[in-house]
Amino acid sequence: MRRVLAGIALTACAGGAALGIAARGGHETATAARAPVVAPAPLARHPHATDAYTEGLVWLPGGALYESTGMYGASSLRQVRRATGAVIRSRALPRAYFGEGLAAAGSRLVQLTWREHTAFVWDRRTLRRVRTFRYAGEGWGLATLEGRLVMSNGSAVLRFLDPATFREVRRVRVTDGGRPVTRLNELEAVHGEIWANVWQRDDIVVIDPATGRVRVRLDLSGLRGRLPGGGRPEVLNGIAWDRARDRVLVTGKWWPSLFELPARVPAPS
Ligand SMILES: [Ca+2]
Repeated sequence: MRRVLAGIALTACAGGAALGIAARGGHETATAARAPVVAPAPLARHPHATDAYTEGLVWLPGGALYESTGMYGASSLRQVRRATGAVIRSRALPRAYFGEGLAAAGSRLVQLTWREHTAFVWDRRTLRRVRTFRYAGEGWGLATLEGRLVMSNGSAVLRFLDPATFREVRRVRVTDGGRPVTRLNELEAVHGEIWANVWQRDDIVVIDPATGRVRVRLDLSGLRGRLPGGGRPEVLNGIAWDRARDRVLVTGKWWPSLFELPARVPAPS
């Protein structure tokens, strides 16, 4: 059936003009090439606390790095010094909550939890908890894009939420080569695109938020070889954009290092 639709679409595309639903679906199939893969070299490396099971990472103007860590009994919100990895301030979550994605919304930080259907809202200056939200489903990654929160839940779907009410405004299914990209985890909005860790892969996909299509895939498996020995580094996770320096900061769960990457990643021609 898929081949038939693709065949129809090729004809329809050549003919242009009004396409039926099937043809439009086929058009996507026929033209959906897999995103190119690039492996950007890191520009800098900094220490990172190895007790941080990193689930969310945010950089705010003025030089503040915030991190959400997971695991029951070890989840926290922390403010971290980039150059040294030192924790400046930290707030522990109650033991029954597993910290997940983190995003800035005005003067607040919003932190998801994995299966507890609860978002904690923090004052970013004092790290005082100011309110909580409830939401349906699992919470994985969170980012801020053009006044909306963007949320992942381990599927290929990204939901766009009103940051004041947490109500869903729209959603998009993320695809690469016409196929859904599942296990989208930690998120960051960079130059109007969404960068997403893919859980259990050393990949970040760069997504067009309007269409959900992956423009380019970053293979960051080379970062593992640059980690100092020891510890028990788990999967790559954690993306933050330092807009002023135009660098993207990435790390991993229990990783001893935080890396800086170029924030502009052109696809190979
Ligand atoms: Ca992030």
